[in-house]
Amino acid sequence: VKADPELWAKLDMDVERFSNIPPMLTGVFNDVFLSQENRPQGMGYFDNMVSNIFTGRIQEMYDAREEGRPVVGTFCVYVPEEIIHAAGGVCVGLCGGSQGSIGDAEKILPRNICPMVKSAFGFKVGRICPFFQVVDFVYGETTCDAKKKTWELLDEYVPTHVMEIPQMKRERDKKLWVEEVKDFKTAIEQQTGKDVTETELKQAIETMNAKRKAMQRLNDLRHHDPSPISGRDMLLIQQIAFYDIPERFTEKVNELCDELEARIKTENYVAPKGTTRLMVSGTPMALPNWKLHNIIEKSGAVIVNEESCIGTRYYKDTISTDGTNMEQMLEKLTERYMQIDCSCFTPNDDRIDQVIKEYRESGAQGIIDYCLQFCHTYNIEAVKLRQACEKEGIPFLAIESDYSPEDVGQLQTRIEAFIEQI
Ligand code: BJ8
Repeated sequence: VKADPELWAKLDMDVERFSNIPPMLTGVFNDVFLSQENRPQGMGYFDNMVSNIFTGRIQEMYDAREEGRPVVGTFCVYVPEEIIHAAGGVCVGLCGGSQGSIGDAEKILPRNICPMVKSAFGFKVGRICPFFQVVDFVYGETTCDAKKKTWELLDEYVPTHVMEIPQMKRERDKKLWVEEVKDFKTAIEQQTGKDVTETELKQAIETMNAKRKAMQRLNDLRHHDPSPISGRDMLLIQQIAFYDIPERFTEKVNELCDELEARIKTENYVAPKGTTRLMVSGTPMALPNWKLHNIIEKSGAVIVNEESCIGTRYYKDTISTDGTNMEQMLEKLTERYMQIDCSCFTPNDDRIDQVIKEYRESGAQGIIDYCLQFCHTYNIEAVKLRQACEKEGIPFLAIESDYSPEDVGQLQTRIEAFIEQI
């Protein structure tokens, strides 16, 4: 992982402190990813994206900002990135997946809240994330309590807008949602000083549809038994989806898909036939949170699906381009976003059905439900998920964890026992 202290200084970062991060990340990356055998060649591009995460990619975003293109940070897949792209802007996911910034956050925030929220907030407070430093503003949402209350505090450090996401999906909620999408568009337009045109939005929708379709294609290919790609590599690609240029990313994912098709033909797999296939569901895993995948795959199983926002929730739905005028397009766009089944909604039974559907499609032999510590909505929803799995005879393990290394040994024991029992 490369360093560029000059660029970081321009972004008003705590350069001295941040300089420790690239070598640390390199060590973890080598252990989790480069230690794997027989990785697809196409992973080279994604490895490179990690190597340039704090340099080349930041420079591209910095240049975009200098050109007057909006650079917007988000924390949730409910914020419609199509609109940012339509305005020529850059959308970057800012969720935090690192233990390193939790201490900064805990100086201000209560300790007993979700590590993802703490990690993201800590990155900004400590000025130790170049992505946070390069954005013009951030756009939060009212999904869970931890996030929506943190935005009030975050606004003291970086301009923070908030999109109201309803908690139900009735007709009246849809009306509110469309209005919120329009406000979001206005905020982006105010930043650029010009209106987004219908042609620009249509083009952006097509660009993002192509990206989501490439991800669907990739996920379908990994469902092959035996799997041609590891769960760790899939996780990495899905994380990079939140900070790469969409067109370039789509091209590289499709190239990788071509390679995986060829690998399947020549029976060149990452895990031998008979390897236990597991699916992960639940809360997202923001970069560089590789903890669970690393434990599962080092315990001898292969992960074949993620029902997660770093996973299928991000790309399972595309937007119909039937609409011709702005009003229709924004409505279709909202309808697509309403199909994401986050546990912040009630009722949310569609998600339970979706998990079972993905379990069947992926050829998994068990589900590990992952819940970040103190995430009440996913934690409580795991009860229903467990009931559904029991009814269907699906092996199910619920795990609650944070980013600290303390519970690794204990998790390993539980996961090994789970794999054994399958
Ligand atoms: S659509 S999953 S990205 S809200 S894990 S911060 S919910 S306490 S991340 Fe999410 Fe949007 Fe839903 Fe997806 Fe809160 Fe839970 Fe933490 Fe969470």
